[in-house]
Amino acid sequence: MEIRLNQMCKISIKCLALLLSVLGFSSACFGQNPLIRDQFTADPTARVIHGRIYVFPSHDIKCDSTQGRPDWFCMEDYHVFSSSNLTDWEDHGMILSQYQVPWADSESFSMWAPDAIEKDGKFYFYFPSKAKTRELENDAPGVNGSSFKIGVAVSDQPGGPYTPENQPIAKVDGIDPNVFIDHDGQAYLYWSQHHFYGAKLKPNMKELDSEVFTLKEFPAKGLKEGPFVFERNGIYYMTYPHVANKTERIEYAIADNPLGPFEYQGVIMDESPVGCWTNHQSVVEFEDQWYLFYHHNDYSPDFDKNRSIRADSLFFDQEGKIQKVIPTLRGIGLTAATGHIKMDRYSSKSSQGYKFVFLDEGNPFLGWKSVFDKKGAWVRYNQVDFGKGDLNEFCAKIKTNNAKGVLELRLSHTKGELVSTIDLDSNQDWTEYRSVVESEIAGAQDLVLVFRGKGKVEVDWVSFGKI
Ligand code: FUB
Repeated sequence: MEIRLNQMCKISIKCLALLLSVLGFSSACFGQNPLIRDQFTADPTARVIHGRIYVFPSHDIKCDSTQGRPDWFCMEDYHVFSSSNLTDWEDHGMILSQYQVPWADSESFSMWAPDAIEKDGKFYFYFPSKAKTRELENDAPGVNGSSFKIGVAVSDQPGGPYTPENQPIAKVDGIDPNVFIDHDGQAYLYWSQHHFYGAKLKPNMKELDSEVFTLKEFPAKGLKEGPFVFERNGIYYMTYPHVANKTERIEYAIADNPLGPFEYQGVIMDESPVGCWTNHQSVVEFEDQWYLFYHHNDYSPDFDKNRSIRADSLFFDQEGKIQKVIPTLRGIGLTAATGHIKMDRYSSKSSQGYKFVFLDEGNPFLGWKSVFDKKGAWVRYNQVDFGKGDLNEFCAKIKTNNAKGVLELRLSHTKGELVSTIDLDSNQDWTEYRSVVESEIAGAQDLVLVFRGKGKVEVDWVSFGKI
C-alpha cells in the first residue's frame, strides 16, 4: 500500500506508523452501528452505572455440528461492554459461561438474553439457560412447558466476573429476564414464556417474594418476548418484541404501577425490512438523552442467529408517548475527527450512485467500504468532533477504478461549504490521499463526501490531522 501526500509524493508503508503519529492521525474511532465490531452481540440491556453506560448483551457464536442445535442460536457465555461517551466501548471480557453454572445444561449453548442491575453496591446478573433438569432442587422444571430456567449471578463490580448461584430462581420458567427497581426500592423480575410474567423479588434479589403474576394485557397472537420495563415521570413502560406480522417489531404498553394492568400504546421500531427475524430492546437515559438499544444481523446478513447490537436516540412527546425510532447506521455519540471515520455508517446518502459493501466478504468484522459510481453521488456522516479547530489536513483511504474527477468534502449538505478536494487517479489500489483543509473547522460538524467525476471510487475511511 502507498500513501499519497498532496498528490505529489508516495511513501512506503514502513514509514506509515511514524508518519501518522507525527501528523496526529490515530486509528481508534467508533460510535456507529453496530456498536461492537469484533464479535457477535445480541439482546442488549443498557444500564447507567456510576456515570458510565454498561451494556449486558448475549453473545452469539457460530457453533460447529457437535454444539447446540444446528442453524439455531448458539450462545455459551456473556461479555459486558462499557463506555463513558457512547463512542468508545470497552470489552470487560467474559463474565460468565455455561460451564460455570452448576444447574445449566452445558451442552445446550442456550445462554440467551440477560439483564443486570445494581442493588446496594452489588451487581446482579440474570440469565436464562436450559437446565440439567434432573439436578434441580427447588422445583420441577418446565411447569409451563419451558426447559429454560433463569439464574442469577453476583459480582462486586459491573464488569464482573459474576459468581452464579447453585440453583436457578425457584418458580421461574422461561426466558428473557428483566429486573426493574422502583423508587421505593422494591425490585421486580419479569420474564417471558408465551405470556409475560412478573413477580416481586426479595431484598436478596435471588428469590421471588410474591406469587407469579401473568401479565395478560398483551397480544395473544404472534410471539412476544424480551420484556423490558422502565419508569419515566410516574409512567411504567413495558417494552417488548412482538411478531405482529412476519418478524419481530418493538412495541410498548404503559401502566401506573410495575405489575400493570398495561395498556398498549404503539410501535417503537418497525420490523426490519431485511435480514433479522428477532429484535430485542432496552431503553436508557444517559446524560439527558434517551436511547433505544436493539440488535440487527449487520455482520451476518445470511444467518440471522449471529446478531450485532445497535443504539439510536429515542424521544418522547409531551404526553410521554414514545416516538418511533428509525434504525440508523450512524448510531449515537460523537465521532473523533482524528479517528477513522467510516462514511459507510452514514446519516444519509444520495438515492443513486452510492452503496456500501463489505471490505472482505470472508471477514465481515473488517467492516464496510463506500462505493461511488455516479457523478454527484454523495454520503453524509453527522456529528464529527473537530475540537478546537486546529486540524488542517484531510486524509481518505481510497481505491479507484477507471475514475476521473474529484472527491469533495463539504460541511452539512451537498452545497455546503467546500473544505477540501481530492484529485483522483484513474486506477489506484488502496492509497491514503491527503489534501489541505481550506478553512478552520471546530466543534461538531456534519461531513458530506461528494463524487464529482466518472468511473468507480471506493472509500474505506476518512480522517483529519495536522500538517
Ligand atoms: O437471543 C436468543 C433469543 O432471541 C432471545 O432470548 C430473544 O429475546 C431473541 O432475541
